[in-house]
Amino acid sequence: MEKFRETVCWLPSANMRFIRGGTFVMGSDKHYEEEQPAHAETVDAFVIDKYPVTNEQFANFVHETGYVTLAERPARAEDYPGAKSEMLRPASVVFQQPRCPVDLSNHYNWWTYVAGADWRHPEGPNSSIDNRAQHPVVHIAYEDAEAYATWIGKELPTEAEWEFAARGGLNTGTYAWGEEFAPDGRQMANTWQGEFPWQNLAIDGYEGTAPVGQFPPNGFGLFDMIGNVWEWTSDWYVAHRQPQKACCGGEGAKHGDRERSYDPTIPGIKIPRKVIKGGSFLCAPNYCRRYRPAARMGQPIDTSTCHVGFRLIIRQRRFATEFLSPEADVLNSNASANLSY
Ligand SMILES: [Ca+2]
Repeated sequence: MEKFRETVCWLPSANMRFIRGGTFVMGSDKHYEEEQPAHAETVDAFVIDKYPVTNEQFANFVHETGYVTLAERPARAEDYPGAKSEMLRPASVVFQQPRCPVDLSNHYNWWTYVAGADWRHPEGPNSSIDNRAQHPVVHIAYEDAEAYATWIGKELPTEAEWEFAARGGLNTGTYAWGEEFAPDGRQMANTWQGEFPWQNLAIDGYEGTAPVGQFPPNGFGLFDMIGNVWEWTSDWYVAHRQPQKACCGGEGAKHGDRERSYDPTIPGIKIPRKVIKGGSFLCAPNYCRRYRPAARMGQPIDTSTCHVGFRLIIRQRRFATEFLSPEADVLNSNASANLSY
């Protein structure tokens, strides 16, 4: 263990950061109900991407593999009994800003299923990612994130790993940077200023996604953990609960229950949900104050949108197996080669 830690701490990797792991307070009793109860959680050491995966990185993956994302494929009718044929066309969910205040209880007032929307066309078929190479990739369904992770040799973080990393060492802080949302008026993340969803003041400089790394890093040197885009985690979306034993943190921690992750408000549709974290450029004080490490949402695994992306980790057990060697020189050259992407 110590050898791993000492070694990874000085790895010449520009794009990943070593997280030592530890015990922290996960969740919150002060905000939304789904974040309760605040409870102790333990994670082991891991290495995590400094930024969300970008369009450029995802384009490399697609170029190398020919991978086609879920949003680019027609849905299978047998998977969606009763769905209208137009709903089976390749499509994804896009935010469309209304021109005036709308009923906030109906999210269809701003979410639209758009045929031809995908990671290359974030707002629909007439849009593109030209000049957005360094923006986080979006319109990524869970299986797309997993496919990229498998290709590049990393993994999605658990919710606990993600939240520990997002806190940046501030064990119980409300925000990833402290207790004040905008210290001295400074915007610390790409969120929504103004009255959602019709008034986007963009005081932070961005109406939509921003290139990664435009806002201050957290205490662990990680960028965009909060705001910009939501990020997939590997946990099923179930209620927080106390860990049964302190020994069971890290990779072996709770992964939840696929069946219990179904949305109870739509009992006829059984699409399991994974936890997404961090909030996005659409999170606003008047609607969704989820620009905090403890915040969480359940995202159906088959649903891609214009504000959900991902970042990846390498866990210490796998890292120790595949990268560590008794010979330090071999170790460092291998690690350098494999962590520089
Ligand atoms: Ca913004």
